[in-house]
Amino acid sequence: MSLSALEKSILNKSAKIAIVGLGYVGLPVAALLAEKGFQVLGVEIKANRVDLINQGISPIEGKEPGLAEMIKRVVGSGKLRATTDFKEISDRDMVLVNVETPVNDKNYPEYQALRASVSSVGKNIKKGALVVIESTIMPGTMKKIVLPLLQETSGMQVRKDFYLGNCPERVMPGKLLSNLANLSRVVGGDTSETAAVMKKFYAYIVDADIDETDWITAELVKTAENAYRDVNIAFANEVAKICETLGADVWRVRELVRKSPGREMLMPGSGVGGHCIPKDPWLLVSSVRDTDLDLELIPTARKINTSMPAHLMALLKEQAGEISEKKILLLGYAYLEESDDIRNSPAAALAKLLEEAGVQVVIHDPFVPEFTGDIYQAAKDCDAALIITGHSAYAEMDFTKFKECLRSPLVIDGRNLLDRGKMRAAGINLITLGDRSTAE
Ligand code: SAJ
Repeated sequence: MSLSALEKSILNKSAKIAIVGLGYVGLPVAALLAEKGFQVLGVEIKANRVDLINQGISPIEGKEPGLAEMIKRVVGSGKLRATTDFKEISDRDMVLVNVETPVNDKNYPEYQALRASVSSVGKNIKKGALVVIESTIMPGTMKKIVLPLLQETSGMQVRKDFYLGNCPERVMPGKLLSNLANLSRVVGGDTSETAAVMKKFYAYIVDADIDETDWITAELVKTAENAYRDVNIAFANEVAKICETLGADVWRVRELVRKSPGREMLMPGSGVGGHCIPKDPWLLVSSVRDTDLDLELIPTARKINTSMPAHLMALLKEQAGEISEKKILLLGYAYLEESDDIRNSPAAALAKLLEEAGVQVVIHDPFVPEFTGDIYQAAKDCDAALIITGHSAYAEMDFTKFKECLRSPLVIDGRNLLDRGKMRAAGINLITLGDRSTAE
């Protein structure tokens, strides 16, 4: 199919779509496209996810407004079907790839999933198909890895036999559908014509700007925007440490700094988790790893943010003294409030540090299946509780009852979640990250 024929099939919605990877990104994209009337095939290696989706059930836990209902609707109407068989993409006009792109322990991209899925796509795509990589990738990946792999496995040539684009996603757990619809997208094409066709396609599901560009720019935008966020969180964390040292309240400082134009100071916290922010800065840094360009700020920001769980442990030790043999409750295991997503959870890092120090760690999280349960029961006989994730359930506790359950009334708040007055009224010694003024 020529690019103009593909464009026509997009405009009349006869284009058949495949989404490779039905995770936090792929599944909402598949559902949205099916909802818009496209015939969508989801290709997923996890058979249990495929089964759930084909029953119209969303495998994504946590609060995702509208997603479960949409999946039920589009599977019921036959617009969305899932499979584990890559061969089924042979009749697809467009193939979007949404697989994980983690970094390894050397903070370099680990492309096992990307290589495997791109190879399977190459082996099965039809002539004239448009392949779009939506995964977040190290700048340079499209040209150096995806293109050669696709051409090698398909035996076809880009531009002549198939088209290739990069369109990074900007979703966030808890706002998957709304972010997809309301946040602008960058479409990087192998040619400007391909980018123009991608723009027409994404216009069906994106109500915001769709900016046409090339591969390297699209790759840089995505990784730079998340490195930007990581650096700014690190700044807030470092100012929090300064405030603790000087006996100030970083939350009051932040409130007043933000009154100065263009100073949108972010929030200090117990750590930076998730599948984007801890990883994407390293994808950006890795893009120049084999050059003589030495980077300092972005890697240092990662170091500061990764230090926050240990910082919370230091605050605990300051208050509780010797902590080995103690029993400590971590409130929140998900990396983000009101979410069940535990990827790169700061609580996991802190639990490891505490256990290495001989502490008995108890974990509670209202959204993470293995850690749900009664908060007060979890607090029983604990020597302290640490707020790691800002789940609203923790702000709504009966603090008097909570205090009665604790062996000693010490709470370290890593998310500035708890009301200082209420905690004091309940007789709890509250230590808020970055605020020395709450120390008793
Ligand atoms: N965090 C802080 N302080 C802050 C903000 C966040 O410590 O001021 C922590 C959070 O607790 C969390 C981590 O950082 O552990 C990441 O939080 P996030 O709000 O950045 O949430 P993410 O990881 O879901 O970020 C995603 C990103 N979107 C994509 O990569 C597509 C990010 O670019 C968005 O800014 C963010 O969603 C959003 O706010 O939508």
